[in-house]
Amino acid sequence: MEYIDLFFPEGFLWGSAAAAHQTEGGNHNNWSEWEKIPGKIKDGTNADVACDHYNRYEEDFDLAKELGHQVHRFSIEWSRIEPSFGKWDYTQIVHYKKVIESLVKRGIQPMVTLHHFTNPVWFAENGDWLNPESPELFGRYCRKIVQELSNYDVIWNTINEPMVVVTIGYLWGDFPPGHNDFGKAIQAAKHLLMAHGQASTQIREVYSEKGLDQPKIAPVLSTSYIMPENPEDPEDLELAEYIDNLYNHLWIESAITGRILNPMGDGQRYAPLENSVDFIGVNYYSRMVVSSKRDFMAGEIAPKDPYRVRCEGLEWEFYPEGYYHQIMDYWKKYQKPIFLTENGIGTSDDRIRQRYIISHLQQVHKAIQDGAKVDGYLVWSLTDNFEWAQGFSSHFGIIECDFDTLKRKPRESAFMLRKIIKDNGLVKETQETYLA
Ligand code: IFM
Repeated sequence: MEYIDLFFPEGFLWGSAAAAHQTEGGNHNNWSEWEKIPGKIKDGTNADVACDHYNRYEEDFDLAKELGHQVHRFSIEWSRIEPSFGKWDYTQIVHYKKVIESLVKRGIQPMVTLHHFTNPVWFAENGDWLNPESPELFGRYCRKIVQELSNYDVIWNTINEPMVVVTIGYLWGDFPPGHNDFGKAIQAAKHLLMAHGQASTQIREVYSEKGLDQPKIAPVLSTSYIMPENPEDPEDLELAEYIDNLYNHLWIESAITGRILNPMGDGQRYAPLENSVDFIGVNYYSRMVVSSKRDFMAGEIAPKDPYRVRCEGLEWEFYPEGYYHQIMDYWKKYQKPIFLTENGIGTSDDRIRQRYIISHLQQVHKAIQDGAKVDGYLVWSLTDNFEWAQGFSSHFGIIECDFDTLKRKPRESAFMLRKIIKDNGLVKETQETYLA
């Protein structure tokens, strides 16, 4: 195979992403409660300690800096900030200020996610995302955070992967609150959409009250290339189109148009959504094959291609072609800049991760060549961490974390990424070395 140098646009940002509950340890929220229920976490573990990132963030950011990262995405844990309704914990706010300062000091741009799957226990006990007041409750927390943190140069992510919260938590029942109900799933999707609107409105208001320049705001989507199992079967084609719209587009189209679209609503305007999306955060891992002969709503997915490598535990196929497709699809439909906020694979075989990252970046490069405006790429994740229902059995880190000793050790993929960042692209030699 003959490779050519593939350079990325000047100013393209590179780094990694992580989330509070998966790394920090010491959280008390709806997930820590869920983890206590036997059978919910595949390997029976919990995130009580996780990577102890709460106490070791300086060490982790030293590594990120050594590895050349320019941006780091992390989340603020709502349950720490507001452990009971209306009660703000200022020591935790100070903690996150220090986290941001620690990134800034190292020349790393903070990208802050306001919601990454977890909720305070009091919020969950009050109906979680089914509570009609949930968007405003989330908005109040966002206002508090932004009042405290707006003096820093932060890129804001409102909600991480709303459709994952909805699908796995309200339709398939494998994440809290564990419902299996399409009506509830749609209701939760609507409230998460409104919560995104509330968050961005609070951010805009606080910055303008303080006379600050408006920051960049984005929701973060989990996207999957939805394919029909039998492309010759009109029913499979129709189902693929339906799921693609429901999973990949309904939510973001509503956020961008400011209208709560069917089936979440009847297209009515929701003012807080106006001007709520400066760019789209896109997380891509794999494709999803659907068939009219299987019950997607009950979580039945078509069998995997036996020749494709899979992600540990999650079984997602190594499918880089879908990355190009999804980036182009979002770019063509919405014409908003895209930031690739997560991409990676859970594996203990780092050679697979190296091939995964390079093959996916080749697709990103192709999309940029074909006109998509893509501003950055973040690998998931900086370190191995608590992979939700998989526990610690899926290793996504470019840095290995030994969960007995909590020692960190960069994998070869971390050094490979450092070279990619330094070159601002995939030079011929990098591709030859890591795709060999
Ligand atoms: O670990 C998760 C992350 O929290 C959200 N996006 C997908 C990752 C891998 O499953």
